[in-house]
Amino acid sequence: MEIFVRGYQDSDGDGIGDLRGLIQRLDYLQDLGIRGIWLMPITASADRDHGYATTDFRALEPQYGSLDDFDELIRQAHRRGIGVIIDYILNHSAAQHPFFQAALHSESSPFRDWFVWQDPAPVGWDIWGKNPWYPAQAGDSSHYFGTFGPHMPDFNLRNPAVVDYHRSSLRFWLNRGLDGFRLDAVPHLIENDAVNWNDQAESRRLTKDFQDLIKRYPQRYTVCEATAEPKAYAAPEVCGSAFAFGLEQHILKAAKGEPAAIQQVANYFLTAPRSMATMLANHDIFAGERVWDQMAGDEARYKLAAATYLLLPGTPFIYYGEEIGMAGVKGLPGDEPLRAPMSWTPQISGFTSGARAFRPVSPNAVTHNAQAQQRDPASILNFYKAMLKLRNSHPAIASGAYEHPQVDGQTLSFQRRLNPQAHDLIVINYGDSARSVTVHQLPRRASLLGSYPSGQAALRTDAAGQVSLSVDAQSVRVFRVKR
Ligand SMILES: [Ca+2]
Ligand SMILES: [Ca+2]
Repeated sequence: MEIFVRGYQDSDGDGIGDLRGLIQRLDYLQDLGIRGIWLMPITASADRDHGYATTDFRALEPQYGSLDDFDELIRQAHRRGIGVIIDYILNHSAAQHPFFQAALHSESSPFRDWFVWQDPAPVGWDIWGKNPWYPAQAGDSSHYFGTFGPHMPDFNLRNPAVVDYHRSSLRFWLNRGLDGFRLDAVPHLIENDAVNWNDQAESRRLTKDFQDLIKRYPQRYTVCEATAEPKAYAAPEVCGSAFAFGLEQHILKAAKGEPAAIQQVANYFLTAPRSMATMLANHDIFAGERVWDQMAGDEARYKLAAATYLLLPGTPFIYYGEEIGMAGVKGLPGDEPLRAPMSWTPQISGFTSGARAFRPVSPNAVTHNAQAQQRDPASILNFYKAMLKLRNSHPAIASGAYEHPQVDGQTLSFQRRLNPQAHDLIVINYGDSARSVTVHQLPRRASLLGSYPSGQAALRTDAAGQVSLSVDAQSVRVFRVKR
């Protein structure tokens, strides 16, 4: 689960989520079936919100707690079988970072060459509609480079001292028992010129070097944000895993019954590595609104979207609150609608004992909160729990191959197989009427034992390895295949 610590659970009444609060919610995560959490930046930041404008790569955001709290979080998470990774921002610091301030105010500073300067600024640059070169002071001819804006100056990652600094910082957290990192914006590490700035070979090589460092520790994990070429970055030669940007839109459209999108979903893992990190949405608005808003509150289709990515290959990342159908907050700028306090209870009291939180609660907190959904067997939360239980108890669904996708109108079936003993068939009907399908390419005369929903009669494949079955409108069926 991807967690925004600021928005998860406040433990001391100041209205801001913190690590002690997160520790209090580990039982909830364990009960849901979560095996790993990704924390958006928890290091000290200038923005005091999302945390991507880092001011100290080896210190915690004071509002989130102390290093003792961090160590306790790791201990308590591991005790529950939950791994912890954190965001790490290699490409830039905050403009307020002491290293950049030193570089900005003195050309002879040892930190000057830690950032990227040109005097005068080069011409012809355009990154997402902006010139990324900013004057050191108003009117100066000396300019620094910032892919994401003047508040986040890019590091000079051709400087070995900068790379060494990041390597030491990564080790700092790994040595405390952290399980790995989500590496931010890695296609932007190194730029060559105004045309060749995105996803350069140098950036891929450097990403691989950082992956190697992290994986020299046992049982560690890396996942990269690489929007341009996710499949390439998921390869072991680059990051080892990367978010499957683009797939989420196919899944959400498939859940709405769009045949072309169902075919795109069916095809995706025929070429994508199984190490892809899948999702329906995240903390960035460029990846879409909260699922509740994208599905316009249609809970049946919401569940179909969830089932699709939780039963496909990949490492699924649930964005906190997604599992309870949390809506975005209306009327806030940028990404803020996506980053509200978690709706634990109908009122804000579930999040903080204080009078108010750092941001308004989700508009559907009264109906869609964790407390109410735990009691309702038909809730979105209990559906996520059932899907995660399948993942956690069926090794083929968790890590098996992806085989024989078959699209019949608005119905998708596929098989997941780890070995002859661990083999599952999944059938999803995205349409709004029941449908009978014949599934091909199964083992001959095999038994199909119903895993989801419970209480299904067993089926048997014929001498050609086929079986006919019916699937209710907007529903999911999962079977264990036994020879
Ligand atoms: Ca707090
Ligand atoms: Ca860069």
